[in-house]
Amino acid sequence: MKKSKNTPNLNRRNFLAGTASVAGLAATASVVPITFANANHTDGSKGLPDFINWKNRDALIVHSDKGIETHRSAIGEGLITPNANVYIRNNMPTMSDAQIGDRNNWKVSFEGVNNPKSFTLAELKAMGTTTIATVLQCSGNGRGFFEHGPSGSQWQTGAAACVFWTGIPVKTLVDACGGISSGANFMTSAGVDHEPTGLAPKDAMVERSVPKKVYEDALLAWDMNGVPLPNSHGGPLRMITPGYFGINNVKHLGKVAFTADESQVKFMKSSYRISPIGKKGSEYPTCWEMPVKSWITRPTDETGTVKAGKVQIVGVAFGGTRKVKSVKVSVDGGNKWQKAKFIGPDLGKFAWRQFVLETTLSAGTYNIASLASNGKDKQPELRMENRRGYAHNGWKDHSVNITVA
Ligand SMILES: Nc1nc2c(c(=O)[nH]1)N[C@H]1C(S)=C(S)[C@@H](COP(=O)(O)O)O[C@H]1N2
Ligand SMILES: [Mo]
Repeated sequence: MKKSKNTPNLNRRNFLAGTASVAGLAATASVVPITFANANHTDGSKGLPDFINWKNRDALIVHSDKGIETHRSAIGEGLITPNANVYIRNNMPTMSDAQIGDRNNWKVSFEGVNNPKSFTLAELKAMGTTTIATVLQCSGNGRGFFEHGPSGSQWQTGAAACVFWTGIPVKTLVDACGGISSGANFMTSAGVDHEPTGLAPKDAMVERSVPKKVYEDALLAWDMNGVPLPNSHGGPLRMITPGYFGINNVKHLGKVAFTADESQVKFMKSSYRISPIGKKGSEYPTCWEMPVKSWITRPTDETGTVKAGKVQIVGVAFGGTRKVKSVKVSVDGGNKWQKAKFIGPDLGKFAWRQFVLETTLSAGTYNIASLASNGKDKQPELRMENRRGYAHNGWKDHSVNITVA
């Protein structure tokens, strides 16, 4: 069911689209040009960009220097995605150590509260710490399955990860600031990664508004899976909006404001709008809540022929803003469905869960699909067609074709 099986990193149209906007950025003097390390990867494709040369190249598909996804099979058998395998999506270049400076002196300001304040990272760390697991997923995850060729990275399943974040609840900070000002409807978070580019904030600032209520679950995170948040994932501090698409999880966080209106920057107003093909505009819904979704991680068409006999079919499933309730698996393209069991620990409603169906397969070819429900909604069969290929949770496109011999 894949449109571009095993070839996304060779997709020339996408490669050019990716580099074109970086070239645009490079025109401004202060941007450090991005270089690629180990350019001759074993499969002939691009190596890792230098700013993430610590990542596990074999686990990743490099679409561009701004879009790197995890192979379907590299999600692995652990529930948590190892940092070295976690996808990267940059609208703005990752900030360098020099641009960040002393991490403990990093500042985040709180506005739209009764007593506006600014906190350093050192102060935040002294105010309280908690850890939550969430699914971080790009709005465009699954874009590679759309037939109309939406622009952007041709993600398959791997612009997603399940991560432990450690930091301070936004609620604690709201309390420390005397509560939210009256008239606020949104929590608006702003990154500062546009500053070194010198581009106009309106066009380049990653500022995102989410409904105010999100603050009750949100976290300002400084650790990712137990280590200081890497620069590439928004270090030293990022916003975590559980259940909401990746773009709302603002990296290099400089400001949190409770606002009456949505931000007017490009990344809020015009980008990330879910509009019909051929249409665009700020009147269309933005990428906020993630819908329920699942996909198979083993066996996959990346791992070759499967031996006939007893086979485990394994995958991940998450419910978006609600807890995932159940998963069904089909080995015949969705004609018959069998209930899968959840395996491993339950890390809370914003994490994904692993599921397994143990079955017997004789020689032949199979189309394997998974269908998750969160008790309120279940995955649709087909994708919701939209211009930029956002929010794909249709089960059919996410199925895998395997050969059993
Ligand atoms: N400041 C800032 N925040 C950002 C971005 C960015 O470019 N700059 N990219 C967003 C997008 S589109 C996604 S999907 C996630 C990706 O997070 P990751 O690179 O840590 O996987 O961060 C979001 N937050
Ligand atoms: Mo994204």
